[in-house]
Formats: sequence, C-alpha cells, structure tokens
Amino acid sequence: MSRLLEKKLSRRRFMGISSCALATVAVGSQVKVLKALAKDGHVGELNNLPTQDVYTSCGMCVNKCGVIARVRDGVIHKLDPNPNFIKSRDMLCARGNAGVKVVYDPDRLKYPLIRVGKRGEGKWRRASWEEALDMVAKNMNEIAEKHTRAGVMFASTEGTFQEHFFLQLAECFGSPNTLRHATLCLSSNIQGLSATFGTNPTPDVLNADYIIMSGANRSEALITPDSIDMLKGDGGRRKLVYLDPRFTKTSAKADEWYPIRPGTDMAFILAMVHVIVTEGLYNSAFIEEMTVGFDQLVPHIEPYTPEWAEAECDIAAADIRRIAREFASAAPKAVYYQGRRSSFFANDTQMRRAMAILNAIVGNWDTEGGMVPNGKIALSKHDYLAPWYDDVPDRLEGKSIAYLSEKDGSWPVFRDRVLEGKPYPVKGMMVYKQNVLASVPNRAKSLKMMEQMDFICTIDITMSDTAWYSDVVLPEATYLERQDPLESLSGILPVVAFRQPCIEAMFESKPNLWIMQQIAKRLSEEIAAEFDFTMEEHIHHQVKKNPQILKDLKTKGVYYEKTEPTYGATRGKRLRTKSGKIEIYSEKYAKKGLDPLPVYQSPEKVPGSRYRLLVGRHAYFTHGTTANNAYLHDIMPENTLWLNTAEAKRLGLKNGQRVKVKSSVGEETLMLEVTQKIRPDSVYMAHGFGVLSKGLTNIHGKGGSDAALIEEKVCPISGNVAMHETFVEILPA
Ligand SMILES: Nc1nc2c(c(=O)[nH]1)N[C@H]1C(S)=C(S)[C@@H](COP(=O)(O)OP(=O)(O)OC[C@H]3O[C@@H](n4cnc5c(=O)[nH]c(N)nc54)[C@H](O)[C@@H]3O)O[C@H]1N2
Ligand SMILES: Nc1nc2c(c(=O)[nH]1)N[C@H]1C(S)=C(S)[C@@H](COP(=O)(O)OP(=O)(O)OC[C@H]3O[C@@H](n4cnc5c(=O)[nH]c(N)nc54)[C@H](O)[C@@H]3O)O[C@H]1N2
Ligand code: SF4
Ligand SMILES: [Mo]
Repeated sequence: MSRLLEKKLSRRRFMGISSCALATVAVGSQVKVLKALAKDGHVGELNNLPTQDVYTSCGMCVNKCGVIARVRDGVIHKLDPNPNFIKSRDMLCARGNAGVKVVYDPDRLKYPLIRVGKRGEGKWRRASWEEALDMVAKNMNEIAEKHTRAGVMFASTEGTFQEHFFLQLAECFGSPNTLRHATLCLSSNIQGLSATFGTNPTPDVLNADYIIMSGANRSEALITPDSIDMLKGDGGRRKLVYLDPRFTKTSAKADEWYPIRPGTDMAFILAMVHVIVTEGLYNSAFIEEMTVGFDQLVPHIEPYTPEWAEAECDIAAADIRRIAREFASAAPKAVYYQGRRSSFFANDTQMRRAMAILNAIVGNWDTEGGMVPNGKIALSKHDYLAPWYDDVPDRLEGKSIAYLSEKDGSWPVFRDRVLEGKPYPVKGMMVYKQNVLASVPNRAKSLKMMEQMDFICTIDITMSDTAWYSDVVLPEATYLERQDPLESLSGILPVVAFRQPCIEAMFESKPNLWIMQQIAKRLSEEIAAEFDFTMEEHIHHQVKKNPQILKDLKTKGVYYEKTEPTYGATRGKRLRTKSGKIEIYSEKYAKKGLDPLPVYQSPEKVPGSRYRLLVGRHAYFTHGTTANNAYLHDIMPENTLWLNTAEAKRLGLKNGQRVKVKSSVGEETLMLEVTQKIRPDSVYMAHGFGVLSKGLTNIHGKGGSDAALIEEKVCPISGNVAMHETFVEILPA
C-alpha cells in the first residue's frame, strides 16, 4: 500500500502543453532512395526531396556528440560535427561518421519478424505490426497470469532518454526485474567513488597538469571531451602516466607507460598513498576541512610500501615513489583518472575507493585541474503512476549483492537464479537496445537462460545475436530517423542534447515511444493511460520551466547554461555522504561488514600454460555491436588474438595463423596477432566478432566472441561483472 501512496503523492502529469510544433523533415519514399543508392553507389536526380542541414546528435555510442546531418535530395549524405556542441570539440569519430551506414544498411531490420523455425535457426516470417504487437502483449499477459508479473524481465541499455519509456513499461507492467547495462559497465566506479565523495565526479583533464590513467584507454575508448583533450597538444605542459598491460594508442601518447600486471592497480595506488602519507606530501588543511578517516588511513597503509607493490604489479619501487612525489607536487592540478568501465576484477569497487582516497588526500576536490563534481541542467521529469499489483515479489537477485541497484540488477546473479527457477520462475524476456549474447559474460549460459524462456521479444535496429534467438523481433527507427526526448548530459560543462529526425523512418521501423504505446494499449487500459502523450508533449513538458532550452536546441542544436567551468561550489557545503564529508574511512561499509578502507587482495596467479584474457575497446567499434557496419567493417574485417612474441615462439605459433582459444566456459577460433604490445602473461581480443546471427552478413563467420569465453565473476559490493578473471589456453586450430 505504501508504494501506491508514495506514487500517488509524487504523481505529476504534464499539463499546459503549448502547441508549438517541433521542426521535422518530411521526406518521400526512402525505399526509392535506397534503390537509387544501390544502383550506382551515389544518388542521382531525385526531385521534390528536401535538401537541408539538420541538427541532431550521434547515436553510435554513449557520448551523444552534436551532429549536423547534411540531407541532400532526401538522403543523408554526410554527418558533420556541430561546432556549437563544445563537449565534442567540433569532432566526430570514425563511428560517428559511419552512422550514415546505419540507416542505409541492407542488414537493418525492416519489418516486424516472427520466428517460424526453432530458436536460433534463423527462419522468420514478415508480420504486420498489428500481429507482432498482439503476440507480444498476449505472451506478457499469459506469463504474468501463470508466474506473476515478475516472470517477465526487461533488459536494456542507456541510450538517449528513450530507455525511460521501456523502463516505464516494465514498472507499469509490474515487473521489478529490469536488467540494465550498468553492472556490465560502471557500477563499481559509481559505488566506489560515491561511497567516498557522495558522487562520481569528472576529472578535469583539460586543466590538469598531471594525469595518471589506469585501465582507461582514452585514445581508443572514446569519452568526450577527455579523449580529445588528451590527444590535443598542450605544449608539453601536461604529464600522462599510463598503466595498461597492453601498449595501446594511449600508451603511444603517454609520457610514461607501465605494462602493469593485470588486477594489481590497487597495489600501485596504495603504495602511492603510502609515499604521500609517510613523506607528509598530503594536503593537511584540505584533509582537516573536507574529509573523515585520515587517522585510520595512516596505520592502514603502513604495510603497503613501494617495495611490496613492486612485487605485485611489476612496476619498480623507485618509479612508484617518484610518481607519487610528482603527483603530490602537481596537486591540486593532478588527477588519478578513474575511467568508466570498471568491470575488470571482483575487487573493483574497493580499487575505485583507493583511487578516490588518493585523489582526496592531495586535495584535488572541486578545483581547476582536479576532480570536479558534475553539474546537470534540470529538465522537468516525466512522472507516471504505475498500476498497483498485490502479488509482485521482490527482484530475483534478493540480497546477494551488498549494494544492488534496484533498477540495474546484476546480470550473472540474475541469470543463475533464472536457471534455478528460484525463488520464482522468469519465463518472459523483453529486450530493448541490449545485446545480451554479446555483452554478458558466458554466452553459453545466456543461451541456456534464453532456451528456458516461454517468450522473447527484442527491439533492435539490426539482427543482433539476441534478436536472432528471439521469438518476435521489432524494428526500431534508427537515431537519425527519430525524435527522441531531450537528454541532459552531466559534466563539468553540462549540456542538453537534441535528437530530431533527419529523414522519415524507413521501411516499417518505428520509434520506441510508439512501440511502447502500442504494447501498453494491448496490455491493459490502465497501462495505456500512462502512455497517453505524444513525444512533442513530452518534450514541451521537459522544458516547461525553461522554454529557452528548446529555442536554443532548434537554432543551435544544443543548450548550455555556461561555457566556462566553475569550481568550488561544494566547498563549505555538506557532500552527499553520511558525514557530509569525503569519507576516507567508510563507516557505511564497516556497518555492512565490508572493508571500511581498501584492503589489497592479490589476483589469482595465471596457471602455467594459460593466459589471462583481457578485453577492451577498439576505436572503430562500439561494444559488440558496430562491427557489421559497412564502413567500419572495411577498416577492420575481423578480430585477432594478441599474443606476446616470446610466448608465440615458445608455443611454436605464427603470426596470422588460426588458433583455438579455450576457457572453462567456451572455445573460439580466431587469427593470431603476434605482438610485443602485450605482457607475456595475457592475451587480448576486440569485442564484437564471432557472432551467431546470420543476419549480420559482413561479419558472420569471422573472428571470435569474447563473451563466449569470459567466465561470470561478480563484484560482491556493486554486482558489477569481473571480466578479466578468465584464463585461456591457446592451441593451433
Ligand atoms: N565481452 C565483453 N562484454 C562487455 C564489454 C566488454 O568490453 N567485453 N563491455 C561492457 C560495457 S562497458 C557495456 S557499456 C556493455 C554494453 O553492451 P549492451 O548493454 O549490450 O549495449 P550495446 O552493445 O551498446 O547495444 C546493444 C544493442 O543495441 C542495438 N541498438 C543500437 N542502436 C539502437 C537503437 O537506436 N535502437 C534499438 N532498439 N537498438 C539499438 C545494437 O544493435 C545492439 O544489438 O557491454 C558490456 N559487456
Ligand atoms: N571506441 C569506443 N569508445 C567507447 C566505447 C566503445 O565501445 N568504443 N564504449 C564506451 C563505454 S560504454 C565505456 S564503459 C568506456 C570504457 O572505456 P575504458 O574504461 O577505457 O575501458 P576499456 O577500453 O574496456 O579498458 C581499458 C584498458 O584497460 C586495460 N586493462 C585490462 N586489465 C587491466 C588492469 O588490470 N589494469 C590496468 N591498468 N589496465 C587494464 C585494457 O588493456 C584496456 O586497454 O568506453 C566508452 N567509449
Ligand atoms: S564519440 Fe563517436 S560514436 Fe560516440 S557519440 Fe561521439 S561521434 Fe558518436
Ligand atoms: Mo560501458
């Protein structure tokens, strides 16, 4: 009852929506355009189609860079960066440029499809939206009746705000089981940093004089503006120290690179803290004013000497000492950069805590060149009232994770429970913009989980592996064809991003909101009522308190409140931690029985004749999902397995030959790349190949899948997966 009351009280429906229409482009038949494109590779004379430049934002990755789409004769010819979008510094990356090929991709989903063969057999029939949607709603309702509403799970990844409507559907349907990308990505980061600072701040890369990056390959794992600011010449002012078991493109740009033993970053950090504390290089005035727990830290770090760390992480004690001194003397314009993905090892949350503590003791908090708390431009929230159901149980994972996010869940833990059918069965799977079979470790287990489902529906733009194993596949319009809600991106310079259709949606693809509304309508009248609004109404509601936002978006494609950073707003104020201060010692963790200060655990030793499998980003691809893009495929047609030159020699393996890579959960075959760019104890492969789907015609049958090899270990504090705890054997294929 209390949940209902709470919702009723918080309910605010949007009212007073103005009639001002959003600018959209009306276009003729795109199918005609596609045919013209196919004939001779470029567009001929096609009259009566619009020629204009449209402000929108990139949808190829999380950064959402500002874009100007050059539409000529109704065809998107080129995507250019929007110079007003200062976050992306007037640039688009390779993937951003290749976005054109997402629209004009022969492999894209064109119509709703219903499976006719066995799951994964790839036999489909084209269906009408009416029939496909009826089938989705009927199955959802049947599963709810048989197994409670929690028997349908909802898997999704953040995109521009449309994910919101999918999550709304889950809540209105009455399922607590939403599985979002966070525990595959950055949950440990958010947990570790927030437990210390009360928030996950942004390192001020542009203004820092000294940056240490470990496990954040910014030259390839692109995050704006950091990647661009790192690469841009600064006249030698800034120093970059980079720790990565691989020689990446970031190593190439670094002043110093250390091929650290994987999983030992915490040893390096604690040794730095040791040096800074024992040599009195910390900022005592700042520690006094802004932190709690420094007194407990002092004895805690005593055993963590640089000599001890050297044996753990393969970095010379003298280097650790020197780097610690340089870092402290550059502070507060010095940051230990925490990166984004923190799905490395099971102790990742505590490792991120160590990073936060190191930053805190040199006093770089909320200062120029330091760790800056994010600003965010307020948009009015879309509230709705989910119907009340009496019989819905709690999330399937229960209390297995110390700080489980109710909205994100923890994928591997959840999947195990589904397979056990305990404490209750989950028999329906709704997937939106997530590729479970490529992104969740141990693909064979995900397939098993899918096998036991009564019904699976995937909403995607292309035939991903997950779509390939579904019963109904629904085609969403691509990001260049949709009006999306406004998205407020937090950061040092917060910004509102804008996405509007550049052309009319092709084939029978539909935007997410329409799909959600159509499903809602078929589920129940009560649910349908909560979806009774248009996108235009939604957007006007978002800017209701500040209509200038929409005016700027229409004329500049972007909205900023300030274009220069401001610092120090949190000084003298309470932070969002229990003590109101930076928590070096975490009372909160102590009460939960967790280590209140980060305690180092040595990673499991690599067993003889095996290698640690590492994963990491490639600048040409986004996750496991853009490798099939024609332009990107052209520059990298398949992935390889990196193996150190000396090891290849020892195993008698040659560059370019096929090898079998075997872990305890899978076996993949791919081409060997013999290189000195990796430690002898580790191997590496890019993500996105070895697909199961024959609907990805460029890459099917090429390369290997990392998701098929990685075992599913999990951080017990955040629920984040730990992807680098898998050992593999390499054999000639
Ligand atoms: N093995 C391995 N696994 C990983 C990682 C790794 O490095 N290695 N990285 C992890 C990290 S950090 C993350 S963030 C996750 C991300 O992994 P996911 O959560 O799976 O997200 P994405 O890979 O971005 O996209 C998933 C799907 O969205 C589809 N898609 C793209 N655009 C649209 C659209 O506009 N509409 C719809 N409906 N669908 C669309 C794509 O075709 C794809 O099938 O993966 C994690 N998993
Ligand atoms: N081009 C491109 N850019 C992206 C994305 C993308 O898919 N493509 N995805 C975006 C997303 S969702 C995320 S989460 C971020 C991820 O961006 P990052 O946080 O930078 O993550 P990764 O590139 O996955 O891993 C970084 C590096 O860690 C190294 N590494 C492995 N183990 C260890 C270790 O134990 N210690 C240290 N020090 N290093 C280690 C790997 O070799 C790899 O080069 O990138 C974002 N940007
Ligand atoms: S970094 Fe590249 S893919 Fe990501 S939003 Fe920007 S241009 Fe698009
Ligand atoms: Mo991520």
